[in-house]
This record gives sequence, C-alpha cells and structure tokens, in this order.
Amino acid sequence: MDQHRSHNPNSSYQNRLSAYKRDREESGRNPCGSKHSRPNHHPYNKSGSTPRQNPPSSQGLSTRRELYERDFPVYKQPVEVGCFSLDSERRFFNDSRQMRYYVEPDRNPNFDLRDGYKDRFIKRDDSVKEKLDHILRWILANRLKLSSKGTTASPCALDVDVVTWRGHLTKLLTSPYETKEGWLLAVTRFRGTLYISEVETEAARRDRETRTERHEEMMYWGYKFEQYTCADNAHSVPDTGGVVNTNEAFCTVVQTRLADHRLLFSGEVDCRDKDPDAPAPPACYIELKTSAEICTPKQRSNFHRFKLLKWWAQSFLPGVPRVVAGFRDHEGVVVTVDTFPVSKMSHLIKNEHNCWKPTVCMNFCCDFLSFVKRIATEDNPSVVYLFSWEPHRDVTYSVHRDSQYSFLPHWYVEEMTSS
Ligand code: 0WD
Ligand code: CA
Repeated sequence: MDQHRSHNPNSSYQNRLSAYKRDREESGRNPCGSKHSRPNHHPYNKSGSTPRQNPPSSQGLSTRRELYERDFPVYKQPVEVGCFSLDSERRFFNDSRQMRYYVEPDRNPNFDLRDGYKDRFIKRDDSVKEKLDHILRWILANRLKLSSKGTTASPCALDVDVVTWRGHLTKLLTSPYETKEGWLLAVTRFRGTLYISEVETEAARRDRETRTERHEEMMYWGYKFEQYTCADNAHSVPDTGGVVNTNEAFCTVVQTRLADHRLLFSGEVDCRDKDPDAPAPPACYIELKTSAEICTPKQRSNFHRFKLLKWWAQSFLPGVPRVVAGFRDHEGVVVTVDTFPVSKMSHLIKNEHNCWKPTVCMNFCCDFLSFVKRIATEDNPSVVYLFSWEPHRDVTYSVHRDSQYSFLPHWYVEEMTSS
C-alpha cells in the first residue's frame, strides 16, 4: 500500500492558501461560524416557534453566500493514509492495483470518444447503492492506523469526526452556488464519529431512470478520454482498443482537518504522474475531465462560473493539484487538451461578475459540519439524521430510527464493537 507521509501536514499548505486567508487571527472570530457575530445574518435560522422535534425540522442552516464571506478557514494539507481498488466486478482490494499512469496526449489529439460505446463498454450498475461500504471495508482493514489507543471509554474509537466520500463534501462546498440540484445526506453517529452517506433524491432517481440515449453515450465519453490518456503502468502506453469498464476504480483515502473537524474521506483518482520523481500522493495525482469546447464568450463565462467551481471543489478537497481537460466537439471528438492547476482556478474567474469564492465554499462546509455535530447527538448505529437541501431553501433535517435510511452495515458495527 502507498502510504506517503513524507511531509508535515501542518506545513506549507496553509502558506499556499494565503491568497484566500485574510487575517483570521486578527479577527479573533471562530472560523467555524458558531460564534458568528452578525445577528441579522446568522446562518442558523429559526423558523417560528416550532419545537425542536422532527419531522419536519424546526431549525435550518442557510446556504446564502453572503453569510460565508469570512476569512478562509483552516484546512490542513490532506495526507494520504491509504488507498484501495475496485476491480472489474467491483470487488474491494486494500491496495493500489487499479492505479493508472498519465500519458500526456497531443494538444490537439482528435480522440474519438464515441469509439467503443456500442461494443467495448461495461457500465457499472448505478442502481446499486454502495453507500459507504468500500470506505468501511478500508477502515476495518486499517483500523490500527486510525484508532486512538488507550482511552478506556472507547478503546478503539476512530480518531476522526467525519467519515464520508469526497463527492459528498464536493456537493457541500458548491451548495451556496447551486441552483438546480438539491441533496439528501444521511448522518449516523457511531462511537463518536459522524458517518455521512448520500441518499438519492427523487429528482436524481427520475433523471437516472429517464436518461436519453444521447446522455448515456455522453457519460461514456469521460471514461473513454481516461482510456486514451492512461496506461496500466509507468512504462506502457494506453490501450485504446480495450474495454472501458466503469466498475474499476482506484480510490485514495485522505485525512485532513477543516477548522475543528477532523475528516477522513475517500475519493476516486483517475491517474498519477508516471515520473518516479514526482511528489508523493496526493500531489502526483491528476484529475481528468471532458468538457464541451468553448467557442463564444458566453460559453467561456459559463465554464468559469459553473464547471470550474465543481472542478476546483472536487480536487482541492483531497489536494489533487492538476486537472487535465479534454475539450470535445458535438460529435465527441477531443479538439484541445489543457491543464488547469487547481491553485490557479480561482484566479481565472476574477473577471466574472459575482462569481464563486473558495472561502464561501469552505466556510459553508465547515458550518454545515458544526450544524451536524450539534444535531446528530445520539450515538446509535441505527439512527439516521437525514439532512435535506433544495436550492433557494435552508438545510433542514429529520430523525429516523431503524428505517430504510440506516446505512451502517452489521458487519461493520459488529467488528467495531467486538474488539
Ligand atoms: O452510488 C452512488 N451514488 C455513489 C457512488 C455516490 C458517490 C460515490 N460513489 C462511488 C463511485 O462509484 C466511485 O467508486 O464512489 C467512488 C467515487 O467517489 P468520489 O470520488 O467521492 O465521487 P466523485 O468525486 O463524485 O466522483 C469521482 C469520479 C467521477 O469522476 P468525474 O470526473 O466524472 O467527477 O468517480 C466516478 C466518476 O468517474 N463516479 C462514479 N462512477 C460510477 N458511478 C459515480 C457513480 N455513481 N460517481 C462518481
Ligand atoms: Ca474524472
């Protein structure tokens, strides 16, 4: 297993964030907002005199941007504590066997992303909800690394506050700017740790079940671009005639801290720099994307406002420094390839009026996690606090016992409790 811990998590990352930081020590405010001092702009909204029982929820959390324009919160440099792989049949392995190596393409490669869609494509069954299962398997296989040793109250509690997928955190980061898609996040407190697992919304299920053939094919294009630009080892070349199988995945597991929230999350990584002298993970990782080619100023502005926000949030979280984008035409041919350093993305948007800000994203996520900690107090693996959000609304929650929402599997609860 890769376990690159060659740098101090407290070191230079904060310095590299200096563009976002403005005198937070001087302001003396809690960066996490719970002592936020503007009464008329408090993110925790009380709706009337409804008691604090559920459902429906009585207290919400606002996603309005202006509430989160504070100093950038502390975000420690993410450290890779492990990784895992999912094979062509979605079986879990506690190792890096699915790691792939980036092979830099031509700047104008003319890759045909439609090739193989009909006859060399095995698609993961996305009606199967895996919830946190793969991460939980990784935790059980690597428990000793994560346990706080010696406290008699909970002899093997994890030394983290939050366990989740990176993709769920991405949705939180982008919420203050999201106008179309809401989310549902199920939270269970177990042995002091909050587990956060997404629940598919009705709207998302409907979209998934009614996707057009064109949309299905376009979803394939991103994976085909990966095949054109990735090799199975540092010395080989891409196998562009092979099968694209979206069951396969390589996932990094990182630990970091957002203000006072200790986070453990996993995210799928597309590939790494094949240079043996490249920096240790996650700094050698590369995120691959495809996007429609940009032909007009309006398209450029939309790309900056919407797409770059999602790309930034997704890669900033685990500390992936580069996004390589293939810009394709309507026929699925990649006309240009460009590299976007994640640290420069927020500079590219400076000319857009009223555009997204990293500090708003991070402060909202931080305040959401504080909100969750205050609400999800009962430590019980079968209790779910369901947090729900729709654009232009506050985040609300409801509580569910032994319901369809419970997501911590018995095998996990038993193994964590029995030793
Ligand atoms: O069942 C579900 N609804 C979910 C499954 C929700 C969230 C994650 N997952 C699984 C994915 O199958 C994958 O193994 O978790 C892993 C990825 O987790 P993540 O890194 O936290 O997810 P995210 O950042 O949203 O996506 C990273 C990549 C995507 O790349 P692009 O460039 O498109 O953002 O993971 C892949 C995809 O390549 N991916 C998926 N692949 C198959 N099915 C899915 C999915 N539902 N979601 C993401
Ligand atoms: Ca990708």
